[in-house]
Amino acid sequence: PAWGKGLGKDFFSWHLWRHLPQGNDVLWGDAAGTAACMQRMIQDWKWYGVDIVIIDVAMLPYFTARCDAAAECLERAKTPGDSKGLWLEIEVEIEPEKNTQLSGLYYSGSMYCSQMEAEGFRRFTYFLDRPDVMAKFTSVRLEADEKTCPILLSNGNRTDAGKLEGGRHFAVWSDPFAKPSYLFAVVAGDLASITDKFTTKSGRDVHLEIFAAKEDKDQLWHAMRSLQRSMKWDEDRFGLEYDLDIYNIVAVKDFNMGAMENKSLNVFNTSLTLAREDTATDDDYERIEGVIGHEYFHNWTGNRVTCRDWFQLTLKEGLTVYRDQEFSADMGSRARKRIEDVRILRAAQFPEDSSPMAHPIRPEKYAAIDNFYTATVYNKGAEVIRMYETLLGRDGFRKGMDLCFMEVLRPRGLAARSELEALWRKDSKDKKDREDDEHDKDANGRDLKQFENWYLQAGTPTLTAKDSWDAEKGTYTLTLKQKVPDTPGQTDKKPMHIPVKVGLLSPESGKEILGDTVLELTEESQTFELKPSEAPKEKPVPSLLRGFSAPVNLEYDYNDTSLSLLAGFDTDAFNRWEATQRLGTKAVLDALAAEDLESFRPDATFMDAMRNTLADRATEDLSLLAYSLILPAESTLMQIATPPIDPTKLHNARNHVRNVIAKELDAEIRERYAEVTPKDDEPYVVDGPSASKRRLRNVLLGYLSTSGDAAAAELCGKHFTTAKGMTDKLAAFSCLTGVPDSPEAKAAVEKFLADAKGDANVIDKWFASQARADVDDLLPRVRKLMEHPEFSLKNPNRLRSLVSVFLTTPQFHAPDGSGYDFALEMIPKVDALNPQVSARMANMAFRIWRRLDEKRQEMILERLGKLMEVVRPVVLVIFGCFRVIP
Ligand code: B3K
Ligand code: ZN
Repeated sequence: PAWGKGLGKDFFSWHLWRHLPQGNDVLWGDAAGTAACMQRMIQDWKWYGVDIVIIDVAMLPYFTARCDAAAECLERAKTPGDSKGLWLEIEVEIEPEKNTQLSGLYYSGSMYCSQMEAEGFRRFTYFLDRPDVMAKFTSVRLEADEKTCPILLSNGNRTDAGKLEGGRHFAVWSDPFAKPSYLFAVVAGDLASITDKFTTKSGRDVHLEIFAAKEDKDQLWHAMRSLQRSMKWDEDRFGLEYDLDIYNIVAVKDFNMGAMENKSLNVFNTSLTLAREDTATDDDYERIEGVIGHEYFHNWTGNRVTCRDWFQLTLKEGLTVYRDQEFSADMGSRARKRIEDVRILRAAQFPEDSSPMAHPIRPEKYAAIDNFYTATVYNKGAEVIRMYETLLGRDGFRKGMDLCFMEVLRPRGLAARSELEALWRKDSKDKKDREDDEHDKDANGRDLKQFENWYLQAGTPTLTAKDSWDAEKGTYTLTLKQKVPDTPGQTDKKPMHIPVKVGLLSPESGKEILGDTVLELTEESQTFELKPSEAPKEKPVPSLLRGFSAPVNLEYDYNDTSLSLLAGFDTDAFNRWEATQRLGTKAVLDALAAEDLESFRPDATFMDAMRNTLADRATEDLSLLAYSLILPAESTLMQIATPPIDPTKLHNARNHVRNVIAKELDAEIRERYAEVTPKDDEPYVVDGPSASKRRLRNVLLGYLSTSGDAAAAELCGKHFTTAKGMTDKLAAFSCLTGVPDSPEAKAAVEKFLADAKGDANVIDKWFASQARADVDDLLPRVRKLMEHPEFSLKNPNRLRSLVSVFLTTPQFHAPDGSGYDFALEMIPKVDALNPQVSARMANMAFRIWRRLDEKRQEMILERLGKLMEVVRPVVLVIFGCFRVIP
C-alpha cells in the first residue's frame, strides 16, 4: 500500500472513519454505494495532496476492499461527469465447510448458513462492513445443486427462481429495505418446514415459515405460535406492525449464540427453536417464546432503526431485551418473570460488573466486538431502559418510543445513544455527538441528563438506606446514599440518577400503609420524608427497591422479624421473594462463618419463613413459592460474601443449609410434594400453571434428595420413571447424577440416552446434567464423558453442555488446581477452532478470580500466564483488565 506523502496509518484510519457517510446520506445500492464511498474519499484525500490510494484490508478494517478493480475505480473517479457511476465487481472464493468459527458463511450438517453479526460479512466478501453503511441488497442470486440444496433463502422477497443445467437451480431474493451488512443472511440446504400466516392490524397477510432438518419438523409448532404471539403483542403494546410479506426462521444446530435477527430470515440455534414435551423442559418452552419474541422485536429495534456503530450495541440489545422481558411478562406471570430476570442479572451480570471485565453498557473501546455481547450490554442495558419506564410511567415511555421510532429515527434508520436519549430528555442540545437540531425533539420534557451516567459508568452501585420514625408526627424519614464502585479504568464516579420504588408496611399487622412511591436519588446522599396513611407506634417496615427498580446492591439493616413480615405480607411480589432471599443469604453466610459447620443451624426466623412458604396455600402462582424455597445461587453469593472466598467452603455451607432444611422440614416437604404430584391419569400439559406446579414439585424433589441415601435414590428413580415430560424427567435425572453409584442413577443414565433417540438437544441435557453433578470426583467423570462418541469440540452446544458447564461448578475450583489445569488444556483447543466460544469460556472461568482466596488466585494467574503463551488474543483481553486493578 502506498500511504502517500508521509501520511501515517492512523491518519488514514481516522480520516476514513470521519469521511465515510454517517447516516441517511449513504448512497443506497450495493456495489454502487461502495464505489461512491471510495469516490468521496478520494476527492477528500486529493485535498491533502494524495494522488493514489490503495486500500488494504489488513490495514483498514473499516474498508475491507482489496481488489485490482480498485485501481480502475480510482481512475473513473477522477473522470468528471461520469454519469454511469462506478461499479465494483468482486469475486471471492470461500470454503464454508472449513469455517469452524461459525462466522460468515459456513456449513452445518444439512445446510449452508450465515452469521454476519458483528463482523462476519467481511469473512464472506469485501464490503464496507459497518452498521452505519446501509444498502439495499437487491438481486441476491443463489445457485446450488437442487438435490442437496433444494431450499435457497435470503432476505426480503423471492423475485425469481428456476432450473439450470446439470441438476442445479437458482433463486433470486430482494430486500426492499436498506440494511447494514450484519443483517444479511443466506441459507441453502435440504430442509423441511412448517407454514402458517399472521394478519397484521392493517389487514396484510404475512407468510410465516419455519425451517429445520427433516427429522426435527414436528418440533417447530411452539416456535410458530410464539412468533404469532410476538407479532400481535408488538402491535398491541408498541403499535409496531411487521413491514414485509414474508417472515422465515431457520433452525441450525451449529451456532455460536442463541439466535440472529437477520431481516425476515432469522437464524436460530436448534436449542431455542425445537420443542416437544419429551424433548424440552418448561424452561425451554419459555425461553423459546422469549427469544422468538426478542428476534422478532429486533425488526424495529435493531433492523429498521439500527446502531450507528458497535459502541451503541445496547441501544438495540438492551431495548430489545427489555421488550422481550415485557412480552414474556404479559404472556405468563409478571411477578415470576421479574424474579427470573433479576436472578439472571445477579448470577451473570453482577459478577461481570465487579470483575476485571467490568464495562459500561456503552463501552468506550473494545478489542473484538464479538466479545462484547455481554450480560452488561444486554441485561443491564435492559434494566437501564426499565428505569426510564419507571421514571416516565408506561404512557410516557410509549410516547417516547413513538416519537423516537416513528418520527425521528425511522426516516434515518440509524440511532446513536444521544438520539435515543432525546426520547425522554429536555436539554439534549449540548450533546457533542448530536449532529443537528432537527431531531432534538423530546417526548416527555424531563431533565434526565444525569441519567446518561448509566451509559458511561461501569460497576454495580451500592445503595445504602437508613431510616427513622417520628410516631407523633407520623413522619417516616429515609436517607439514601449511593456509591458507584471503582472499575478498571474508571475511578471517582459521579452519582447516578436512581429511581427507588418504596412502600411501607405496618410492623404490627403487616398492612401496607404507604403504596408504591418512586423516590429519585440524584445526589450522593438525600433524605426523603414520607407520610404513611397510619401512624403505628413502632417504625414502619420499609419495602425498598420494589420490583428491583434499579440494578443496584441495596444495603439496609433489616432484622429477621422485618424480613419475615415482608416475606409474608408485602404487596410487592418481588420484594416478598427478595425477603426470603435475604434470609437465605444470611443463613448461608452464617454457615460459612461457623466454626463447626456440622452443628450449625440457621436462625429460627429463617426456618419459620421456609416453613410458612411450604404451608402457603394462598399464593396461586406456585413458581413464586418454588423460587422462595431456592437458596441464592453460589455465583450470587460469591458477590455478597466478603473476599477472599473459598468456593469449596461456600458450596459446603450452602449445601449444609439445604440439608438442615431438608431434615427439619421433611414432613412438610413430603406433604407438599405429594400434593403437587400428578395423578396417574393426569395429562402432561405445557402451560403456565402446570409448569409452575412442576417447578415447585421439582424444587421439593431437590430437597428430598439431599441426603443421597438409598431411599432418596429410590424416590428420584420413581420420579424419573413416572415422568411424562422432559421437565420432570430432567429434574429427577439431575438429582440422580448426585448419587451416581445408585442402581437408579445407573439405569437412568442409560435410559435417558436411549430415549433421546439421537435428538441433539436431549443429548446435550444428558451431558450437562452429568457435568454439574454434585459429586467430588466430577472432573474425572467429565473427562470420561469427553471420550463418549457423542461428544464433539466442534459443536458449540455440545461443547457448552459438557466443558463450559463444568467451568461453572464448585468442583472447577478444586483446591488442587485440577479444574484450572483442565481449563488451561481446553481453551487453546477450542480457540483453534472457534475463538468466540473460547473467549467466552475463558471469561466465564476466570473473571471472578479477584474474589477468590490467595492460593487460588495464584494458581489461576499461573495458568493464565501459560495460556498467554499459546492463545494470546484470548488471554490478552483478560490480562489487559487485570493490569488496571491494583
Ligand atoms: N444480535 C444477535 C447476537 C449476535 C452476536 C454476534 N456475536 C442476537 C440477538 O441479540 O438477538
Ligand atoms: Zn438481540
